Amino acid sequence: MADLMTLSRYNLQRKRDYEGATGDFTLLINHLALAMKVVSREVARAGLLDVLGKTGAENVQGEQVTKLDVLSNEMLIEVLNDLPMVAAIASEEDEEIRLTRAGRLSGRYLICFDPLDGSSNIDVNATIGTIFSVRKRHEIGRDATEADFCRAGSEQIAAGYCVYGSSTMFVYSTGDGVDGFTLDPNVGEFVLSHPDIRIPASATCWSANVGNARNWRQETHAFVRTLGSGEAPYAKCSLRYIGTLVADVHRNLLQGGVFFYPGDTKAPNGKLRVLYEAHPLAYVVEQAGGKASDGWRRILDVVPSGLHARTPLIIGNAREVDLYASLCAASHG
Ligand code: FBP
Repeated sequence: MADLMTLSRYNLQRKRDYEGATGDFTLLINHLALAMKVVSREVARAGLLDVLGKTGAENVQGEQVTKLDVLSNEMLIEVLNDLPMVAAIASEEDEEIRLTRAGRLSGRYLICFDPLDGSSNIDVNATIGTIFSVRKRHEIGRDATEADFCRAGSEQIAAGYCVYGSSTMFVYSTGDGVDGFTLDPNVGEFVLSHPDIRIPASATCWSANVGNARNWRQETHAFVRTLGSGEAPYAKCSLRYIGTLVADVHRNLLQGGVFFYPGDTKAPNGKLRVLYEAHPLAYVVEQAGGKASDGWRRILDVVPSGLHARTPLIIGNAREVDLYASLCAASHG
């Protein structure tokens, strides 16, 4: 039994470390994990259920909505709606924030999530995921507003993700290191499998959609030339791109690497969303010893201009993120 360190046991143990802890946060994380277990179950059976393909509707991002996007969005909202410590929710799939049923006025926490990341990979059985972040409200006793969410990433008090791949893994941080838990389907529990994740010193791979190269600016071309040069320290640095942000970042976190979706001549702000993708993953990667930038600023210092603001994202090993930033500075002076 001793080796069965489940996520809930782990949180209870950690709760003891925090003086004055009420248990609210532990309950919140356990419920987020519950929602992701259910999403994992549906993803694993997707081919057998009528959940593949698109709904025909378009979301606030201007993207075709998939049936699994809707299902996972509803699952997370359903679970969070009844938690008295959660005041409001912001989802990548929803135009506006949602005030919760149970914690609308008294709730201290604000939750952002990308219910299903990697929608282009859903129907082809490639790894997809869910990304989340937790913030504390500065003021309770009133309805939360969009402005409560549009704040710097450094204000997050926890963030993480779940990858639905060959196994389902829940990886998160509360600002004191990063831990990974693998879902044991026999027990139905996330079990600690990757304690204290640290990004390895060297980048063994780089991840980008090279199909966008025609729109890339000179700093990105210079970056790719360096990573692909075969010269030390990139003698063995390969291109690896799953096309699911959370899966590419997860691989790089475990094996060392850098992911980038830069701004380019066609999309100066890139593609990825600040609140649901960049902020939470930057929080986790920094806690694991890596870095995240938009080429100029630390992603955690970025204050989004709106709920669905996008940002260029360079994330992974610190040396490579710094290299990209220096190339930006050099080419734009
Ligand atoms: P969503 O699937 O949540 O919309 O996320 C965007 C995303 O799919 C990322 O997961 C991924 O890194 C990127 O877009 C892939 O974009 P592209 O198809 O342009 O390479």
